[in-house]
Amino acid sequence: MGSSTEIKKSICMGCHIHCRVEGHVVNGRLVKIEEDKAFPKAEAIRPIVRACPRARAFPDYVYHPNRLNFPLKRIGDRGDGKWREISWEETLDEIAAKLSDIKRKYGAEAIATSVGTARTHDEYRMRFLNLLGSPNNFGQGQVCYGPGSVISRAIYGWPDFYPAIGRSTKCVLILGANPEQAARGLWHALLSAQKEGAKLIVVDPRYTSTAQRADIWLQLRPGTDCALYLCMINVIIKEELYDKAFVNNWCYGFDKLAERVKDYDLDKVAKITWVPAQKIKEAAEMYAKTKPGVIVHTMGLEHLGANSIEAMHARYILTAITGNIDVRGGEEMRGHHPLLVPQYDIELNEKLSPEQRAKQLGSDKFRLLSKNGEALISQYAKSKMGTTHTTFAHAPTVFRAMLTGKPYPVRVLITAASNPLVIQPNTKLVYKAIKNLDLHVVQDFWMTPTAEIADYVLPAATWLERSSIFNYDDSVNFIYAGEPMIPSRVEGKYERRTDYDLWRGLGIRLGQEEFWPWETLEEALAYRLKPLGFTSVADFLQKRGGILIPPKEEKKYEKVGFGTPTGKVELYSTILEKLKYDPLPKYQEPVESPISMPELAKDYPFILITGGRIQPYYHSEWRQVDAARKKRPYPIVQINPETAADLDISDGDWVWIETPIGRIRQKCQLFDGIPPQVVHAEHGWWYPELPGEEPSLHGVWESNINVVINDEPQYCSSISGGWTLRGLLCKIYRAEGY
Ligand SMILES: Nc1nc2c(c(=O)[nH]1)N[C@H]1C(S)=C(S)[C@@H](COP(=O)(O)OP(=O)(O)OC[C@H]3O[C@@H](n4cnc5c(=O)[nH]c(N)nc54)[C@H](O)[C@@H]3O)O[C@H]1N2
Ligand SMILES: Nc1nc2c(c(=O)[nH]1)N[C@H]1C(S)=C(S)[C@@H](COP(=O)(O)OP(=O)(O)OC[C@H]3O[C@@H](n4cnc5c(=O)[nH]c(N)nc54)[C@H](O)[C@@H]3O)O[C@H]1N2
Ligand code: SF4
Ligand SMILES: [Mo]
Repeated sequence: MGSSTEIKKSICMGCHIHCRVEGHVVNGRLVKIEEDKAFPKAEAIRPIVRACPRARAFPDYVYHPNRLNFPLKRIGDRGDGKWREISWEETLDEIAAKLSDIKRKYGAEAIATSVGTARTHDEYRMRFLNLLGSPNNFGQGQVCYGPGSVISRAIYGWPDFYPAIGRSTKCVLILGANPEQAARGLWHALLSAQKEGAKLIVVDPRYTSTAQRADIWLQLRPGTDCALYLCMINVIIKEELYDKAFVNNWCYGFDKLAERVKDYDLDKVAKITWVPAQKIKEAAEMYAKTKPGVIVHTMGLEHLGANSIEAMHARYILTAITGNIDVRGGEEMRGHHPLLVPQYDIELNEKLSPEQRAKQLGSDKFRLLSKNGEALISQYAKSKMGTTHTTFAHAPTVFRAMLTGKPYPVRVLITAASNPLVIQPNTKLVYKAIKNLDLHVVQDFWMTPTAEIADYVLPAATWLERSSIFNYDDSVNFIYAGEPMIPSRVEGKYERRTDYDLWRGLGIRLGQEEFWPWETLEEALAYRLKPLGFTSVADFLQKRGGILIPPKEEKKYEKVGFGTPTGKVELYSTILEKLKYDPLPKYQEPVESPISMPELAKDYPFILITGGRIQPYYHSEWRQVDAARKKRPYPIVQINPETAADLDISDGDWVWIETPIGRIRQKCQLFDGIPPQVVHAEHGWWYPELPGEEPSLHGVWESNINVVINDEPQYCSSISGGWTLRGLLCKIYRAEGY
């Protein structure tokens, strides 16, 4: 028999870059993933998969023997590790009956769902919840691109800009990001821009592989970004390096901003941030003079809790006052494609009654990134973007409601595409909260620590086993589509289903039939493509090669203005003001630091930063895949050699990392690219090879840094609710006997 090779096109869900890829399927088996060679590489150097090791390892992932195959129902106590296989229909019937019961007893808000970083079609989850009447989907929104997205919508009336590093880009300012490890597609774009002469400035407490390529590297004290950017703004205003025409015509509140930043002079900010004054000045001048420029900000800012929105606000002001908005080689305002049915419309947000919306947990306190803020922002922004954004309940508040019944009981959790026991801070609390529930359902590819404490575990189809459409959550006007490379069901071997199937399956059992006319995900996606003239994803792939990029239009604001109350870029945000927050960014000392908590710092003298991305892993994923695990068998804590010598710790020693709420251990790597007062611990660690049943739960208590991270309200941004994952206090010491 001859062999047949098919080339299938899809969108890699390996990270947020979502590169276009091709799969080589030989005799029905996926053997190789490569970049999509048909992908246009014109002006904007679009992210491409070139040499991304994780993308290439997906065949090992998708065929891994640990994959879940059929739904499982718990037969022992929760956490006993005893399961039996059960059919999909029975599972959905049983879960739906329980949901009905809980809704009757406690109201729909008692049913919560947990989502991770966007990797599936969550608009259908939202559709299910909105129709059910629950405002309580929670997850990573407050710490993963939510803060940047919501503040940019508030002050520009436009979603955050796609980091379109292109051939005309002359300067790239990377704030707390490490694309060399975290976003290979973007990294290649950056290297190409550098080849064409672009300058690179990197702000990071660690001398990362990205920082090593920088013209200027600012090694700042963790948590002090806001002060640094306000100081850069001060330099730019003082030296009159700002774009006067843009500021005069298109910015609101410049004078008030100029007044505010006077507090942030070079010498003072050098002391706050540990960055020498001269370097701050050089960076400000280089960024303001070398145009067009692009800013890439990521988790270094978003994970700062109390300072996160403020830092991001200052970051967007930098873009605005230098006039880098919507110009070739600068930061593009893409907006949503007018003909693609937006995710937001699929969600049916209008079906959630005002009374139920008001119950969203955390929205009274953290008002910007919640239903409250969304209502206000969308009044203005929607007319420009054609769509608005999804909001999230506040995870730490939801877990407390599960545990205490306050402000009202939450009794059910459906965890789909997330792993809260590993990636959410305060693991002990998360564990107790989940154990206290009436029902916990998990849909995943694997038996994770979170799945081990479920009542039902459902096998999910990966992106390689399903169709997709992607438009970066409605924030860009280009559209990608992908086809399944391999089947999700093989008679007698496995029956994995898409997340769509879960939400629809529950929806039709709970009286939502009329809203689920599409039997499959493919049909649902075809509905979104129809106004563009395509009959299906396959039709789109055939006619467009899986990608539609409308021509670029620059300076769109000249025609349409900005979607804010004043129609301008609100440096001084009237939306923040309406929500009773400071309308301008202001720096606060991190909630836990040797300065804000000197007493605590006596026992816990080091500043802990966590979660710097490492290439082989995606958060808590890939630990069971040999190709990844061989590259990084253990979790690593980076310690400056001076500090290690003082503490008698050697390279390769297991080290306890302890805070007032617990301790875990990771292996020491001596690293002189980190300040002596700072240590960096990896996140996402569990050990699939350790027993699944309690108390081990695959070793979730051993090396998982979130066990030691506090998420009490004071650790959360009062504006967005984002919790602090970087810039806390800890102590470290050698772990004897390991
Ligand atoms: N300490 C610390 N904690 C952090 C961070 C940090 O830097 N430091 N980073 C935070 C950030 S930014 C993020 S985004 C979160 C990540 O949080 P999560 O996204 O919850 O983390 P993952 O480990 O990726 O877990 C996702 C789970 O969903 C499964 N999955 C993947 N795709 C699908 C799918 O299509 N369908 C279904 N049903 N399941 C799927 C995976 O197998 C995995 O078990 O972690 C956060 N936690
Ligand atoms: N391989 C891999 N790739 C990923 C992921 C993954 O888990 N693995 N996760 C994906 C997800 S969901 C996300 S959100 C992105 C994150 O992508 P990035 O944000 O680019 O990556 P990180 O390594 O989390 O953080 C960037 C840098 O922030 C620095 N940092 C720590 N504290 C501070 C601070 O106070 N200020 C500043 N300025 N910097 C600080 C860290 O030293 C780190 O080098 O990566 C995505 N890509
Ligand atoms: S950079 Fe790598 S993992 Fe991320 S989307 Fe592209 S190919 Fe996938
Ligand atoms: Mo993230």
